[in-house]
Amino acid sequence: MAVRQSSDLTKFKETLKTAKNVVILSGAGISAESGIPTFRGAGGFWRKYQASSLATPEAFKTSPSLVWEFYHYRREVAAKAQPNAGHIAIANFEAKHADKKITVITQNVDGLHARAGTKNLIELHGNLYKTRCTKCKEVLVNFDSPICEALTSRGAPDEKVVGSDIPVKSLPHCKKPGCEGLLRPHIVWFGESLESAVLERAGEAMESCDICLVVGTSSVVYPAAMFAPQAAARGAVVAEFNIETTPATPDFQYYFEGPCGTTLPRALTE
Ligand code: BJW
Ligand code: ZN
Repeated sequence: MAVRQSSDLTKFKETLKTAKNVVILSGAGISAESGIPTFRGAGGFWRKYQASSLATPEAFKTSPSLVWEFYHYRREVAAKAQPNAGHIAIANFEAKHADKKITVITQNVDGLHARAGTKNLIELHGNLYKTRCTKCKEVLVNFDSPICEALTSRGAPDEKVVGSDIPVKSLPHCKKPGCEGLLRPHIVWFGESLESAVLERAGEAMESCDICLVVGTSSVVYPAAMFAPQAAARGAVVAEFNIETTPATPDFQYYFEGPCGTTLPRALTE
């Protein structure tokens, strides 16, 4: 049900001041000002492929080489990027308000919230710098650049580059003795379930928050897309920060239009 909407920052800040339990739910838009392309819209292509078509188990099965090139490229881009004023405003807000329970739930896999200093962080869709063995399922942190020799100078985003021919044996493999399974990015692809422990933590935070800031997400990918509308429906104050409205905007009490590198520092500092 659509609610009467406000962009009254002073009133929002008064409510935030008295809140005890705050959730910040972020999406690709928060990292846009760090130079990381969003998923939907003009930047959401790598070569001729829509990013979301490569983020699938089917794409990895068909061509692990192509999918690893795509993720190698994204690992390199994110490693060079810096957290921006939006990430930093959130981290500073958490550091300054020990009296509140503050949880950041991000759909992003770029690691920029953690690099900005956010401590209580839930990464819903995984992380570019974690791998999972397709055989023994071991998850490991991996910041190697490149992640394997064969990916050196690969991953160019230019749409003139076609195909990908790295033999599977030269892609990243598990180092556990006796396993040697093919590694994949520890990322939740379309059609895959989110990790149950992660989903549970996020659910608890969403159910107990009295205020939720929804930052830079198109609110179209489930289950994350239903978190904030559900919180709003049970009476939590929800404020959206985005450069444009989304399908969820009518559900929320506040909408703050503009780049969140500008709007978040205003909202989160006294
Ligand atoms: C700015 C800005 C600035 C720009 N300042 N703002 C129920 C109903 C219908 C479908 C489903 C359903 N349940 C499950 C599904 C299927 C599917 C789904 O949701 N599909 C939809 C597309 C319809 N979901 C799943 O498959 C999930 N799994 C699951 O639920 O398992 C059980 C199940 C499976 C199948 C059927 C039923 C049940 C898994 C989802 C995993 C998502 N993975 C990805 C890829 C991660 C890998 C990677 O990064 O490579 O996660 S998809 C991609 O979208 C990525 C993102 O985290 C996610 C969300 O995107 P986000 O962050 O919102 O980015 P954008 O680009 O969409 O939006 C950016 C926003 O920023 C825009 O609004 C801009 O305006 C804004 N912006 N600059 C402020 N400066
Ligand atoms: Zn293994």
